[in-house]
Amino acid sequence: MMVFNDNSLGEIMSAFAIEFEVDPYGDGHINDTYIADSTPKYILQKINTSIFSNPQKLMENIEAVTKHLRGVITANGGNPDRETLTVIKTIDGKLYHETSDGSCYRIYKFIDNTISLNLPENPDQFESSARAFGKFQNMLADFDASSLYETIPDFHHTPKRTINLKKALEDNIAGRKDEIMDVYNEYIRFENDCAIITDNLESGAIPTRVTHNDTKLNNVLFDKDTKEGICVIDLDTVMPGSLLFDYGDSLRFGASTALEDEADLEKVWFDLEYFESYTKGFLSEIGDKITEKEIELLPLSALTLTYECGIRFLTDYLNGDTYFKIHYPNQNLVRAKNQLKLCQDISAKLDDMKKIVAKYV
Ligand code: ADP
Ligand code: GN1
Ligand code: MG
Repeated sequence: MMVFNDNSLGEIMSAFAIEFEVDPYGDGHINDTYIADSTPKYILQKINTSIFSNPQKLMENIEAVTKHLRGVITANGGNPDRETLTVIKTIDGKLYHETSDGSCYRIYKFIDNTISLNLPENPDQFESSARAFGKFQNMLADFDASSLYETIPDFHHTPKRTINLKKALEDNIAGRKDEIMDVYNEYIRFENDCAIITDNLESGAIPTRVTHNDTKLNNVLFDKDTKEGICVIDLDTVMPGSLLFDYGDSLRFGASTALEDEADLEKVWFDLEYFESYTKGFLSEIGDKITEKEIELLPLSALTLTYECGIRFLTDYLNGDTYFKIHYPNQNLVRAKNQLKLCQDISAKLDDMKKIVAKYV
């Protein structure tokens, strides 16, 4: 995490006319997140502009999406200040502030009395996160997908992710190719199966919807008292996509028995009890909006999103760790091996997963 330089901090505080002290916060892999300690508290984020190259359009997406969500939450008698993000504008009415060194900062209301988790503590809690993501999907069902700027084009285009991996292998920028060939070869066995969802989306066999696209457990906040998943955060990748992306990515992260960077692969398994809880919660919210073809592809989505994320970690390792934040030198390789183990286990359990899905549709 970059250490803050005092000049920028002063500049940011003047731009937003808020005084605070900052401390690094959370476990995100992309932006630099800080808790802005004041009364009330805020979240201050330095937007990763090497990934999100158009912060203005990114923030316009978030402003439009949260405005829509506030409307639905209010109409349903909920509390929009707790159930969605609130963007704080600068005193000039801007959605973020660009400091003189070219860094871009945004501020959200801090959603207090909540917890963020990297592994679910029990199946019920995971089911609650599924309801939160399912509800999020529902609330955006009538949001015009074509009005959204694509913050990361082809974000879940799995075959293009495979092409990127092959290119990284060929370029071998960091000289790590020889070390990863076994992992690469094991991944490539899943290449064809993991192209099926993209093919179906492109052919129109499954519908394009407005989706979150980054539904890992730490992107939902749980109320400390009720323990319910109350707020879906990290809206940078809300874009047109498939509900299978949201469902599959949550399972990748939360139905694993271990953290995403657990190095002891004996601890890494795909837990069918958690799979069942998530499926139950997600489908209870989505209801009959889901199509036959989407239902058929639910189990495969867990494999596909795990493969895709795993090969992204491997690609980043080959490219010299330029995308995901790392905390030690071979962390991306550890993550890639971890996700591969999970792919292998999911692949062996696809038939059992189908039977579980059938119980809830
Ligand atoms: P990244 O894109 O880097 O993953 P996130 O937007 O997910 O960044 O934020 C990182 C972490 O900060 C989250 O996982 C969550 O724990 C915390 N967080 C983010 N926004 C808020 C908020 N408005 N209120 C409380 N906690 C938040
Ligand atoms: C990143 O931003 P964060 O940490 O919630 C990444 C996701 C990956 C995830 C893996 C914009 O999510 O796509 O699945 O790491 N987000 C982006 O942990 O690339
Ligand atoms: Mg996040």
